[in-house]
Amino acid sequence: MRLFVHFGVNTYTNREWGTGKEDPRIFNPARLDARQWALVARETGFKTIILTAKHHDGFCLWPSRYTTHSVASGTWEGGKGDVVRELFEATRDQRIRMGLYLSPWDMHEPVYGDENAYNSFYLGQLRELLSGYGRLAEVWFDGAKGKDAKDMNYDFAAFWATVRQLQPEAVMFSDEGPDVRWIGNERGFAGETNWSTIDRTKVKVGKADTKYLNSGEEGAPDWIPGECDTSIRKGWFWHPEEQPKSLEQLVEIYFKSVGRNGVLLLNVPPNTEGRFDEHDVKRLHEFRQALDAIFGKDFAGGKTTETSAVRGNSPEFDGTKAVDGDLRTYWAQDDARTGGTLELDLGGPATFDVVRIQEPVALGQRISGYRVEALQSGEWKTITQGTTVGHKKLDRIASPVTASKVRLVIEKSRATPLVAEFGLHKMR
Ligand code: FUL
Repeated sequence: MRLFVHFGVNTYTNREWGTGKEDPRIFNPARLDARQWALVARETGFKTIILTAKHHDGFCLWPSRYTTHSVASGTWEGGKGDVVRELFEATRDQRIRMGLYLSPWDMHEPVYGDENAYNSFYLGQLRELLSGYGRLAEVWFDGAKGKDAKDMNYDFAAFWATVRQLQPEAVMFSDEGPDVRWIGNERGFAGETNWSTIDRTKVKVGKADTKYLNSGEEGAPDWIPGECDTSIRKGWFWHPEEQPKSLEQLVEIYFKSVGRNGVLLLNVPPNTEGRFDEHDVKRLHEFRQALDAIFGKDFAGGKTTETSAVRGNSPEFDGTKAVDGDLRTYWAQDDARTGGTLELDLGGPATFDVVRIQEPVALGQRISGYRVEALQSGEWKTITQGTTVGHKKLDRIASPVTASKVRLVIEKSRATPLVAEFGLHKMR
């Protein structure tokens, strides 16, 4: 899970999109505390924070040499402040990672619309951010552009090459990747079927087919997993009248993002003081506790397994590898088999309502059809079924199931199926 932070002049004008004409002096967080953001992120299980260094209005949260439209022209910290630097230091202290969002659309910059001039302006800002601070985990390229914005092409090839050169470990997000793709909506919901592969030539930043992005494409050539961005509140920026989503809504988002082979990028907006709102912080802790309560106990862990076959009859690949809590090991069969069964003896009746399946995706995403059955009154009954699995698939079962034998039946797979983990949990 990653945390998104939308912060800037919109926080002070109570808008979602600015105008580019804001006075930099309105940005004045009296108690800005990036350490609070980083602490909350770490305590509630987020591994990376991605900050809007510049949103569409063009106001820069760092003192860019390429424009005066930044914190350097404001009154906050006498024009000497730098939110990007503060967050870098705070994330380093909390041992989490940092990402940046630099909006290509810029309503303030006068050269916007002049392709050569604006692309080199943007590259200048990008270089400042990539080389002036520290290591980045992710760089976020937003595809949004207002209807009245001047028509111009962004030089994404140059932007991406610059990131690769200066921050080779950072993943890049946009509608088409090149590393992580948009999931196609801002609710944080991946498709029920969600392949980590797409065909990049079919996607154009800002003009993407959102349905295509939502499910990916089976067998497509580019490995570009989906990232599910959504906000803890209705808006991306902080608005005094908004409240955080309920715990139930956050859990729903988790199951439909992380639980559908996606990465969750949850936005938490700092308020005008520059701090996370206490209601949001409380909700994030409740969210963490709810996830710990569900996944802290696994009824399948270490249980006895029986499988349709084992690769080369080797203990390295037997069924126990799917219930050992280790994502690096997996149950496998010989290459000719594209289906198979993993049966679990729970050693007595257990009651559960969540099924977790995980593929070792470093070896590709393979499974395209499965069902899970429970032995009830001597009969195998289907309790859930689905298509893709990927890194993690979580299925909720409407009413809890009590059984002592459960089996995963893989019906279809692009190559011999591999199962890194199979888990059973209880949420209600
Ligand atoms: C969109 C933007 O227009 C929103 O303001 C927000 O930044 C969201 C994450 O991406 O494209």
